[in-house]
Amino acid sequence: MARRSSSSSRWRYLHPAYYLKRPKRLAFLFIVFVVATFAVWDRQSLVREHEVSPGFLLPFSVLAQILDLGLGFEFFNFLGRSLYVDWIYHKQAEITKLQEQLNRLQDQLRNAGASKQLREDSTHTTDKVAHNDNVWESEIDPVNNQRREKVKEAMLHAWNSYVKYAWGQDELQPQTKNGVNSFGGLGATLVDSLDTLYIMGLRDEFQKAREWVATSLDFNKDYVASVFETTIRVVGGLLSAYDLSGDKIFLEKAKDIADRLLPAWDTPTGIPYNRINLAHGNPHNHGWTGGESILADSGTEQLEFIALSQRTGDPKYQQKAEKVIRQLQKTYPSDGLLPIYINPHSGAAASYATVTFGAMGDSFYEYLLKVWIQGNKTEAVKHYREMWETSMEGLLSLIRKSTPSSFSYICEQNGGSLSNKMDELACFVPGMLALGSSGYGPEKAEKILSLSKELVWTCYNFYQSTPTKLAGENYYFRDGQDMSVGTSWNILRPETVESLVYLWRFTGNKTYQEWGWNIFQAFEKNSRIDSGYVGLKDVNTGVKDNMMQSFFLAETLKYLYLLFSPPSVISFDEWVFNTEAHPLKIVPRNDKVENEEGAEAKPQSKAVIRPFGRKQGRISDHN
Ligand code: DMJ
Repeated sequence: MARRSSSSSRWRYLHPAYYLKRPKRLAFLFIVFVVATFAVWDRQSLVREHEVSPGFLLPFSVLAQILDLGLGFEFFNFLGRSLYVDWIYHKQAEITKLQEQLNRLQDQLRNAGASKQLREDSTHTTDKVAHNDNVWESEIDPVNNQRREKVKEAMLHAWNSYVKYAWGQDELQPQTKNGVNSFGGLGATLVDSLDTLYIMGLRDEFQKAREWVATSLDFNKDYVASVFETTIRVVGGLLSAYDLSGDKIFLEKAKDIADRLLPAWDTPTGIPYNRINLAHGNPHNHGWTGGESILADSGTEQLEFIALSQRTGDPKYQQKAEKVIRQLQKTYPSDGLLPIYINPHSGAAASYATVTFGAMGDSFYEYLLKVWIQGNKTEAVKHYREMWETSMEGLLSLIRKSTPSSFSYICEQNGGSLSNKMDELACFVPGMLALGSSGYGPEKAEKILSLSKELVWTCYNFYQSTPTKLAGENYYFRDGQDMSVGTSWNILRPETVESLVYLWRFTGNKTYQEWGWNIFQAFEKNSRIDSGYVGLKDVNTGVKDNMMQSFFLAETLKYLYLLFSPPSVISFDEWVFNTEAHPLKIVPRNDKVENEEGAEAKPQSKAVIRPFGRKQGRISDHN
């Protein structure tokens, strides 16, 4: 009996008579029905205001109070929020997707417009290609245009400060307003800046620098130089200036300095010594490496030396540089991860040494991919791509996620164990992955690109997580603490903005431009002083150092400028950037120079390429 009466009392709520006798409950049901209907039907106005309108809910709340239902405004606010929060989430995802599609279409439009203009304009000059062929683009995207002008103004400020206080010397010390010759007096900042000035259309400044190169750049210095630094800054900077302007003086100078570096490769294995006296030769290694050669220092000359052979017709540079990779290939580990020390006599890697995508390892991996691109992805350079892909499998094994926020990061490996440390220098990796992703099949490409996006998010947070919004030199990842700054200086490094350029160009997602803009503003706020730009001794306190690194002008500002320029400006299809951000023109590879060990290479014919800056030359002539 009792059971039947309980079950029938449950069904009584469905009987209309129940509500007719209880008007308050009827009114409550009615209110709930109206609110739900209104919330679903009127979503457009809700999302516009991004909040449930209190005016909309108030009458219902008051009515509920009058009817003594014990339901206040908070109840209706909660009801409304629950209904549309999920909806807004989905709408935002749709908006992001549409935005990405729009960006892609805009890029296609830009590219189509740019190449149409190149075809039609029979009198175009390099300046137009590098700088001004996108006037219409500036019109459709005034924000980018404004930002690009700000970056250009920053370059002018850095350059003018260098001109005023350190002309012809390697680097400017802005606080004390003097120059220092940290690279032996090769005008490192000047040479590093040539292509940035050119690309930004700073013609007078470029001409003045060109005159100094022609009349005052003298490599006959009794100075022990770093083969790596001299190659990436000086050889790379001069070759890039040659490719852009077509001015032979740059090629002559590049050949002069490369000839002085060349004896460094005269070792039993062909793996170079990392130091050499520019006037007297005598190549050797640093004492602190125990006589070993450093991986990045030995495997980051290939792009420049291949380019030099292509432009001079003399195969010797390319032969020396390519032999290094063939030598390493002989004993390449199955995970593609090489320790940072290699013995130049035996070719053996020092198993005790660190494996890292940061300092002393980084650009070795970068060049494996880029030489493959420079070599037109042909059979002759297939082994570069194979070695790079092997190394990327190794890289995957070094990826970990932080807690609690799941930042992906790249560990270092010491002996058998992983260390949860990542250098800001390793922030070139996202860009490299994006650049290399298209060489894979679709599924793998997607995976690699997605890792690239995760890593660049981490790198951006290296910046965002400090009080100055500038990244420290390296980071540690400890359980439950995400990232924390290790070495706390910032020396105006470019790697994160470099990766942002690649990510933006390959995804069309303008978020990467926003991130770059934030980083630029942090440099403006913390690093700019009246006499140039300085690094920070500590990104937590903002205390400044006294050095304007030459790569700030060569790389950081150039990449920022390109981030706000259309992708047709120094397009990745036609140019490959060396590790100091000097773009080298991709030209057909002369495979006669490809020299298996011991084989005598035939010399290339002279004048293999015509740089595209010559008046009569057009980009399409060289494709
Ligand atoms: C530059 O000289 C090059 O990018 C190099 O590959 C790494 N270090 C600096 C910039 O941080």
